[in-house]
Amino acid sequence: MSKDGGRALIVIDVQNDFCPGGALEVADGDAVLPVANELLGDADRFDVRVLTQDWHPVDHMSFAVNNPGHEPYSVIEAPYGPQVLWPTHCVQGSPGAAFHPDMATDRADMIVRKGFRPSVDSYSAFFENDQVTPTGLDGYLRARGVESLVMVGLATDFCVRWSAVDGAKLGYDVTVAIDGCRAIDLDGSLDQAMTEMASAGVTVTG
Ligand code: VGL
Ligand code: ZN
Repeated sequence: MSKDGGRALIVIDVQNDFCPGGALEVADGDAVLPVANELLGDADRFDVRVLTQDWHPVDHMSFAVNNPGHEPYSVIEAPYGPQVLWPTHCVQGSPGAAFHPDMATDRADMIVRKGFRPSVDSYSAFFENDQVTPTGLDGYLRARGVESLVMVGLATDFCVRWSAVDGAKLGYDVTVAIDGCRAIDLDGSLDQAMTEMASAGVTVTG
């Protein structure tokens, strides 16, 4: 395996709470599993395999319940900009925060947890929503010689979108395999995500 030009698979937030029956279920969310598992099992295609895990404390600011007077899916102005308020989801250590039991997690080299600071949300695998606090994933990928990324997971229009756009901004060659993603689609957020990813230079494939 060459150190230069390494390829990484990034599987975003395939957790129980984002799958059918979960606290923030994404329609058909578990349909990403066959795609994610096939890619995780493809030993020739990737040098590095990373999973991300949304991992919030109970007092997290993105939970509507922690913002009295605000309903889930409403938007507040956080110090770093607009923030959607979500149903309580992916609470650290809860069954909802666990990876879907059918995901081939054993194949992963690295698990990146995000959203663990109470006062800032983190959609992207690279930076929290303030756009400056790093998760450490960029350093890990660089240290391992990675230059290109393939992303799948949940949800297309939030965590996949922000991860893909940040990855492209950081200089990686980013491909989103859209068959392996499903969206929340809140007020046009899916269309917006597709536009943003395209303008950031992200390749979207079937
Ligand atoms: C996500 C909303 C809140 C995601 C995470 O994984 O796309 N969306 N937390
Ligand atoms: Zn979250």
